[in-house]
Amino acid sequence: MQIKEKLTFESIEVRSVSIPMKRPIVAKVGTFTEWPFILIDVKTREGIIGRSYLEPYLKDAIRYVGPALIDLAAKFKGRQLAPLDLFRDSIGALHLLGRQGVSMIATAGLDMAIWDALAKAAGLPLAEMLGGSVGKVRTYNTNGLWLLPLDKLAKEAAELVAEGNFSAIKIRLGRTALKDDLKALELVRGAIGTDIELMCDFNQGQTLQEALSRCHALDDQGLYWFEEPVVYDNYAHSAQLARELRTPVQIGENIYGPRSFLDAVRAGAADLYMPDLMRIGGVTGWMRAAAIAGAAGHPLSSHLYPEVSAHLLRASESADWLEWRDWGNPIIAEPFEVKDGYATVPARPGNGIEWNEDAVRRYAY
Ligand code: SMN
Ligand code: MG
Repeated sequence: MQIKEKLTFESIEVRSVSIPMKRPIVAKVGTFTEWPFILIDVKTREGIIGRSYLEPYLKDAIRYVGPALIDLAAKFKGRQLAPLDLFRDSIGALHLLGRQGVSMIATAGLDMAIWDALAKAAGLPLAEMLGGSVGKVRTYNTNGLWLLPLDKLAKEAAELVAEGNFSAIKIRLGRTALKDDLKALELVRGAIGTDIELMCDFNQGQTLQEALSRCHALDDQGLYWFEEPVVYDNYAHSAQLARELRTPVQIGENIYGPRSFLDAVRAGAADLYMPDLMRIGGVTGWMRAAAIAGAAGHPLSSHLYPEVSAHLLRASESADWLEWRDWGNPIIAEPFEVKDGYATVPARPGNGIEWNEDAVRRYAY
C-alpha cells in the first residue's frame, strides 16, 4: 500500500442532527430525550472526504461550535492535511479563548475527520494507520439504567445484557437515599446474576463528604468501577477516593486535552481512565493520553464515540473497555457489529463512518 499524494485541506461541511432516544438519559448531568450530533465532512483538494462527528449533549451547541469549525477550515484551506500540525495550529488559533471547552471540541472534531481522510488515502483502517490492527474490542452496554424508578431496572438490565450478549453493563447511581442505590443494585443483580460485570456512574453528583460515605457503603457490592464520584476537575478529592476505596475509581470523560490528562494522572486522581474523544482532542489527543496512561500503568477505556474509540483502543497500550452506545446508529451507514460482548473494528479504510444521508435529512436540526 502506498500513499500516492499528499492531501490538501479544501473545505468543511458542518451539519447537525438530533436523534430521539429509545431510552432517554436521566442522569445527574441532565435529562435528554434526544441526542444531538454535529457532523463534520472535511473535503480535500484530491477528492477524499474525511468524516467525524461530535456529541455536544446540547442541541444548540452547533450555534457556537459550528462557527469555530468554519473559521478553522477557512484558515487551513490549502494546507497539507497533517493532523499533528493542524492540531497545534487549531489550538494555537483559539487558545486566547482558552485551551479547553469549544476550542478543544472544534479542534477534536477537525482532527478526527483529518485522520479519517489520511487513513482513507492510505487505504488503511484507522487502527492500522496508527500501527495497530483491526479486530475485536471488549465492550460494555451503557444504553440504559439511568436514574429510573426502581421498578423499571430489572427488566431493562436483562434487556441490556441480551441485546448484544454483553458480559458487562453500566448503571447510574447516586440516588438521594443509600437504601435506594442498594435496592437498585439488588434488583439489577437479581436480573443479570453475578457473572455479568456491573460498572456504576455517579456523574459527579456528590460532594467529597457524600462520596466518601456513599462509596464506602457500596465498596463491598462487587462493582467493577466507581465512575466520577465527584466533580470531574477536583483531582485532589478524586485521588482521596481512589486511595481509600477498594473498588477502582474511573474518571476521564470530562478531561480536556492530554495536558489535563497528565495533571490527573500525576495527582493520582483515579485508577482507571476513560477519555472522551471530543474533549481529549480527537485522535491526536487520544494517542497522547494513551501514551501517558500506558506508561503510568492505567487501564484505558472509552466514553461515547464507539466507532473511532474502537480503532483507538486497538492502538492503545493499556486498552480496557469500549463504552457501547447505539444512539448514533441511525445516521451511520454501516454501524459497527457488536456481538457476544465484543465490537468489531471493520477492515474498511478510514474510521468506518459514512453517513446514512436519508437519516441525516430526517433528523436534521
Ligand atoms: C453519560 C454519557 C452521556 C450522557 C450522560 C451521561 C455517562 C457515561 O457519563 O459515562 O456514559
Ligand atoms: Mg460517565
